[in-house]
Amino acid sequence: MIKFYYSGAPNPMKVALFLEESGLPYEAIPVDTRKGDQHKPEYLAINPNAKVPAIVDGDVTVFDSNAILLYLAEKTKKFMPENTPKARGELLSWLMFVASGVGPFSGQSVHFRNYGPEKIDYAINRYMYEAQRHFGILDDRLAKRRYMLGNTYTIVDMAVWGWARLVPTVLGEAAWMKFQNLNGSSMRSALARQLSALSR
Ligand SMILES: N[C@@H](CCC(=O)N[C@@H](CS)C(=O)NCC(=O)O)C(=O)O
Repeated sequence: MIKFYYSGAPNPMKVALFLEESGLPYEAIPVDTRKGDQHKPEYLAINPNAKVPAIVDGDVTVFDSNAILLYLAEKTKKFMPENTPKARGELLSWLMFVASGVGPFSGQSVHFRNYGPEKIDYAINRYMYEAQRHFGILDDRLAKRRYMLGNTYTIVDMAVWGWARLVPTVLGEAAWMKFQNLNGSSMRSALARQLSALSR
């Protein structure tokens, strides 16, 4: 059975959504990152980067949320777009955009706004500006499509949902008004709505 190392933070929640949507059997193993469990040698052997999520599937270990989504989607042949070079190009582009743009900039925006020991205007403004710009790109794309890659719900939507559900935390309560396509699309899955409600 797949071992899923998680916390309730955005990146692990993307993988939780996949596991629940796909019905794959898994064992959920909490990692208390507030206590520093991610730095213990036994967890570093699974993810040397000391972050959640990670999975262990038999003799296969995968860390980094979007890598895990891709691994699980390829394994189960679920939540993938059609098998054409064009669709694969889009899949990889948007998965990497969420992994390297939306996630890190949103995370830093939350950090500097809420957890930094001092309020540094330059850092707060830079990360908020970039996070907002990234969410705007997702919203524009969803203005013309039901899901990120067209008519089919895929792992890209799960990756987007992990962060989109936190738009009010990243950018303030009023921000959803600006990103109505994103809100509508990322909450289209019933499980996504349930998980969002649970983690509020
Ligand atoms: N690129 C990684 C980032 C993982 C990450 O930043 N995880 C956060 C939770 S969302 C974490 O483990 N934080 C604890 C820490 O930084 O010590 C991914 O997508 O999985």
